[in-house]
Amino acid sequence: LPTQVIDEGNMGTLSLLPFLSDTDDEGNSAPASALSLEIVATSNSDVFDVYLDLTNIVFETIDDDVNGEVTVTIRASDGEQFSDQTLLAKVNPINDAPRLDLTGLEETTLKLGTQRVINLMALLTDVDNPANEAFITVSSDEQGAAKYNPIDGTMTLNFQTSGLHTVTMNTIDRYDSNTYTITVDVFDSYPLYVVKSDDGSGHIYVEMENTYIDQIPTANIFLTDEAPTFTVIETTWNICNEETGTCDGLYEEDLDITRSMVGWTTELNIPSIFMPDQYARPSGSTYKDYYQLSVRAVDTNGDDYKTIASLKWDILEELPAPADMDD
Ligand SMILES: [Ca+2]
Ligand SMILES: [Ca+2]
Ligand SMILES: [Ca+2]
Repeated sequence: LPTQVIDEGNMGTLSLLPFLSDTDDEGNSAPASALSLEIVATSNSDVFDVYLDLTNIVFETIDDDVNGEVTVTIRASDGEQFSDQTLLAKVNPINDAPRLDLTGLEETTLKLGTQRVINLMALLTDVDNPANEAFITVSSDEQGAAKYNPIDGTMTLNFQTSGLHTVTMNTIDRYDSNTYTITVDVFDSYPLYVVKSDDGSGHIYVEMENTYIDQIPTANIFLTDEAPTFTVIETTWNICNEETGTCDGLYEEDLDITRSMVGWTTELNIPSIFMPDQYARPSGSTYKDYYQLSVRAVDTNGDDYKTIASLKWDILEELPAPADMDD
């Protein structure tokens, strides 16, 4: 039986029929198809799955990377007598390009302008060459944001533009290469959540008073238990009107950080954008005014926080007459 050579990661089939012959007691040839076949021994089971399929013998490599060989003993029997033959099957080794295990890194976040070092060499394997013979190249959609150091096998990421970025890595041996990509979400600030009540959903909550027409509102601002320790909190207030569609007042205030435990109170008598040294609403809010707050903060680690959407208070109601007021 001829030695079988099967490509790594593949299967091979040999028809045994041409190699079978039988003679009856008188020496006349008998039909080989009447013989029964059986695998009586295999030298090892860690390279191929070997089985008979009618008069074919099938060799399937047990995985995509295994190399080696097996010797199989096949018995042909006519019911009275048998003969055994051995068959050798070998894997034809095929090179695999080096592989990177990027589990947990496929989608990652990184703060703008900060550095992240990833040891790629520690994540690299090559099933058929020493891993240290492999080499790696890296690139990113932002020029120069991903750099590979072949001396220590590390990749350094540092982006100067926020948003989603792609980093491409090629792992190369003498014969082949694999390409991998990861997505890096580069952010400039953490989201800062400012809410209207202390319901556990925000970093900051604001209780607003005097929100009737003709009143000047007062904002009471508090940090929640969820808030990081801020070193800077900058508030920006706008007053706008839904009817006119214009925002005509702007007030920016850096909160006194020493009051973080007790909170802050700000009367929203907001300077006019259009008339210098005047207030936007000298005699209080008008119908369909709205007050808008956005906040920027920095914590003790130097991380930036920013409100994603500004919080809004609408002025729609007249001050209730004393008789209508609840006690
Ligand atoms: Ca392979
Ligand atoms: Ca291989
Ligand atoms: Ca290889």
